[in-house]
Amino acid sequence: MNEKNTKRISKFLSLILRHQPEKIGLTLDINGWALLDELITKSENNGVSFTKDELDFVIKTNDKQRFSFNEDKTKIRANQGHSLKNVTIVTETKTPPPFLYHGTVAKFIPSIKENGLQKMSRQHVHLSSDLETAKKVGSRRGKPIILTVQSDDMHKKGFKFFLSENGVWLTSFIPTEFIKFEDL
Ligand code: HQG
Repeated sequence: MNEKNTKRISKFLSLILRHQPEKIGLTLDINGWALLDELITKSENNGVSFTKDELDFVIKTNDKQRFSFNEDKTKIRANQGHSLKNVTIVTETKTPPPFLYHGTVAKFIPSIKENGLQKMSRQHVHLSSDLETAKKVGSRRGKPIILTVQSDDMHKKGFKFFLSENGVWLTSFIPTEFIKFEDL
């Protein structure tokens, strides 16, 4: 399969498994799982065709490991990034490193200063443990600005952190006092 096709399927899976399964008449269970055979059939009925092997390839080579299969490979789900309200990807709470990073752009800074980092349309605020990833995330919207979050202080005050299967740190809300704005 060529790169263009892989990307097309990956984008389609993001849409269906994170945001709009109803678009193809698919139902996810409470933990975000879709039945593989049902996904393949319903995608095909809606003009997006791929075989099990092709899906396997897309999942394995996905740059951010966005999706997982269950053990016997009968089900598939997105690891994080959902906007669906009735889906919870259960991951254990974890002690975060002292600092975590969030990449954003200048136009959001005044609002973030005032309101803190909010999950917006997703289920969590997304953070990374390395600067490079945060830079990439911010670059999706323009010139990236990296915010440093005092995750250790937050954790000590009782805020919960989760680590998704593909290494994204997640939390519900970051109050402004835990964000370093010095140079902004
Ligand atoms: C901003 C992609 C104004 C926030 C990426 C961000 C990531 C505020 C945007 C993953 C705000 C939300 C997540 C406030 C936050 N006022 N703006 N109070 N609080 N924001 O896409 O973190 O390719 O929902 O800074 O690579 O950009 O989908 O979150 O700019 O890993 O796998 O509101 O999505 O991964 O945007 O990206 P998003 P994000 P995938």
